[in-house]
Amino acid sequence: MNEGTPELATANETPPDLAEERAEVLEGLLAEQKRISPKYFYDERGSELFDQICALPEYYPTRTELSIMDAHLTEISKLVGPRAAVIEFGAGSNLKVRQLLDALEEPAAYVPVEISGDYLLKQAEDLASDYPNVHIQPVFADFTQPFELPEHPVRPERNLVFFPGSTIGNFTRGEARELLGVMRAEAKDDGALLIGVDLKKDPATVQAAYNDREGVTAEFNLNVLHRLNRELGANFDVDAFRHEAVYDEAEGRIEMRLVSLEDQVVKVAGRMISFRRGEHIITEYSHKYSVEEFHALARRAGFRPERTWTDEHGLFSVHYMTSG
Ligand code: AVI
Repeated sequence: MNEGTPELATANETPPDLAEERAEVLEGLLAEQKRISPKYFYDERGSELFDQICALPEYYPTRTELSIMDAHLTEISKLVGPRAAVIEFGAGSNLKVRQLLDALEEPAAYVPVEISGDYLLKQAEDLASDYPNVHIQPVFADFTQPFELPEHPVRPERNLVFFPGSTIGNFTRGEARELLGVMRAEAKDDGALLIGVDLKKDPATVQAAYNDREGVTAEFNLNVLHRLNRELGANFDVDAFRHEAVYDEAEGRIEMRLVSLEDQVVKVAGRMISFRRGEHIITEYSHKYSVEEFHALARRAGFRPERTWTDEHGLFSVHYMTSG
């Protein structure tokens, strides 16, 4: 069914340009509490480092989610039914979607939605050769905003939105509620959602997952400064910052920071930004939920929780919800 290279859908085709990136980064760095969006982590090096994080002994989410999925694939496949279109928000690891496509009954289509075109195309090409009967059609779009879904040669019986990895945790609770609303709209009335969500647990386990002994997470966090140096002509002295990740129990979230080791002034896109020693930039939140909290959030977006699976240690959860 796939003939050669998958083509990008025409919906929302404009890539975010450098001017937008410059404006967004400057706005964050000029704010009272300095911040850089976690989306800037994922340049080529950042994506490599993230893959390494996923394999770290302290970083439990990836392997726990894979094992939960693995244990319940037969049930998931029965719940979803035949000829579904899988719409993945973000083009994550192919491993997870392969696991799902292998289990589903005659999946009709796979639509990864991601803002960055190159990575998306590469992933789609790899999958297209292995799944000749699945219509693989990437969409190049910002998935936090409604986007148009492509048509498929075989009419899918339902849409299954797939959002693994607890990426939902990187959004504030308000943003997560809005994003679930976009998912509900893309799932349509007879659709479903399969989503991985990291659970609240003892703070030491969470803290360790973001402060690994090898220092990979630290390198991942600091790498964003190298990216700004390269793309926005900034002059961050990367050695003059250190990684910090703290678990805020009241908020139920990890806060990743870059802490300035000295008083310093940095030039970013032509603006001078001053840092006091000890001042930090927030680079990421990673929210953790209880099962009940997540159900309540999803219900407000119009989903009905049908099944929730967790591992035996209560580290991670996978939810299947319908949009009826
Ligand atoms: C992508 N996201 C779900 C990861 C997380 O755990 O919040 C990103 C990450 N940041 C540090 N380690 C991993």
